[in-house]
Amino acid sequence: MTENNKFTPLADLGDYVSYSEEEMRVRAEEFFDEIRRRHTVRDFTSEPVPQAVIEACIAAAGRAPSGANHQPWHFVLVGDPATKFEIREAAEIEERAFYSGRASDEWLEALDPLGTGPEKPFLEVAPWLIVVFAQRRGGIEAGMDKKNYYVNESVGIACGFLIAALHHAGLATLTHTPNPMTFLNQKLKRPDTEKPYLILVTGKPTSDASISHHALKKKSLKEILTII
Ligand code: IYR
Repeated sequence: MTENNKFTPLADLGDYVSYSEEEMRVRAEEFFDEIRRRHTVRDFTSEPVPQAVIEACIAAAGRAPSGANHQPWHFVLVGDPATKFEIREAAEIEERAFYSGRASDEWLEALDPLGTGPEKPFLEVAPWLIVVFAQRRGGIEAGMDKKNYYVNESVGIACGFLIAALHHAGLATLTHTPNPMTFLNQKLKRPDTEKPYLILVTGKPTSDASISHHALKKKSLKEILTII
């Protein structure tokens, strides 16, 4: 332990691993090669996936940085078929309204190349749904009731970790956001201070799972990067 100038005890960064330049380059490129194979999938098999695998991935998500380290997230892991069915039913009610009038023409036009629609069979078929909640209030310890900061950013980063971890474990994911999705608070008994953030559907893709060409179009590094 060392001390900073306000005498707050600091822990040593004992688990840092330093790599040579060559190792860094290789690791960065290997990670890119792995993550470039990540695709959003809508066709899942019902093949069971061990709960321990998903738990390890959620543990990784829980190591994301967050505002004031309040970790303003809660994950509800749903494998129970009856609950998955109920979520599908409730989501499809909202999605039908969305696709048949609630969404603007511009929004529907943007979705057209993805080929999405109000039917959400994957909510029932995939072995696991990870429902992510964002906590407006909380604190560094469970059960606290302090204001949380940068909640959307923090939960978004945690979801990024989660998607990368699931992909690394060999699972496909779908980031699904029924609109609105407040029904999830009631169905999953989460308090009003938590906002449903997304449903992450995960499992194995079917052997004929496909993705649209639109989804495969990724901006080049040149397009997304400015170096000064
Ligand atoms: N929530 C709807 C619509 C939808 C919206 C966006 I933005 C997408 O990238 C994909 C779908 C649905 O899940 O179908």
